[in-house]
Amino acid sequence: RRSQAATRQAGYSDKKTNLKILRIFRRNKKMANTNPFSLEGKIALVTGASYGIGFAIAKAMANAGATIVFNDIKQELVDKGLAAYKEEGIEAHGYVCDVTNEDAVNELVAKIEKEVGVIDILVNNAGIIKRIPMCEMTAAEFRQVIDVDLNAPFIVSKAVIPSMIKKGHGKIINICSMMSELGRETVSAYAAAKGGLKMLTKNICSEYGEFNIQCNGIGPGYIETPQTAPLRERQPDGSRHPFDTFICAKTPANRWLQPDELGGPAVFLASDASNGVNGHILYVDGGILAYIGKQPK
Ligand code: NAP
Ligand code: GCO
Repeated sequence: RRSQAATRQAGYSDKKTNLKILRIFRRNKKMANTNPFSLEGKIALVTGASYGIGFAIAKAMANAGATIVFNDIKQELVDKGLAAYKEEGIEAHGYVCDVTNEDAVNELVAKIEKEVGVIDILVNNAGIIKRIPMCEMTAAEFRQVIDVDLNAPFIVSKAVIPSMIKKGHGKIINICSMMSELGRETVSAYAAAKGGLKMLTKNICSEYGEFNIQCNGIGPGYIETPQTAPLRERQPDGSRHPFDTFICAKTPANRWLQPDELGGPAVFLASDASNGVNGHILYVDGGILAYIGKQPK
């Protein structure tokens, strides 16, 4: 008798618990729909996102509910990226595509629309840099950087905008740079490209804002990724790279930023919370652009 009563009690409390869970689920689902920062139901294409900043941004967008699609130049990188996303519990869709190749990009977008769905959010992240003194740089090297860092965002944006117009909304986020505002030795091609990308961002805003497409930029400061690894390498005598010391002195927080610190700003610019923000470059630089730099002791 006692065990029957206990079973009944357990059954009753299970039912009560289930009802409670159902109520919480329904409330969260409602909140998710009214949460302006939610990316539930959205498809995000992040270019060059097997690792680095693109991967960090895609991870943050996935955690906000987005379906992640990414591309990279090589299948082995795409495979590595898929495994890395899986490790984070993210079922991403990965494709091989060189973003500088317009035909390949148009095929990619058509494939994504067929296999995953219409792209709601585009992050033009893929990029390269060549650190060569300008007068030693060949025109071909200059053109290669412009091709990836400026022509490609134009090509990929042009490929996704028509479907965004049809859908009635879209978000384009261009990964600019401190070099969209400042120059420095050896990065002439990169700075020219990133300066151009800032203006392409403002132009897409101007030309497509009426179709409820918001195009903004994120301008990362100095982020610890493979791209900046050479600037942080220890010297043969074990001392810090002079550039590492220099950048930390230029950053109020006295440190390099981490890729994950770009996730929140990217989710904001990809979400309805930023529908009133257009043509803006959001600098995530730890304050470098605001700071004259630490006085030498
Ligand atoms: P990264 O570590 O070099 O990663 C760049 C990614 O883009 C790689 O996956 C790369 O693939 C991919 N990629 C390059 N060319 C491509 C092409 N033609 N088609 C498709 N994918 C291509 O760079 P990151 O530091 O993460 O930087 C990502 C973006 O942020 C870049 O636009 C960069 O300019 C910008 N940014 C970086 C910093 C920083 O401090 N790290 C600061 C400001 C802005 P492969 O490995 O095959 O080349
Ligand atoms: C460099 C660095 C920078 C960063 C970034 C700064 O050589 O100065 O690579 O260009 O990549 O763009 O915002």
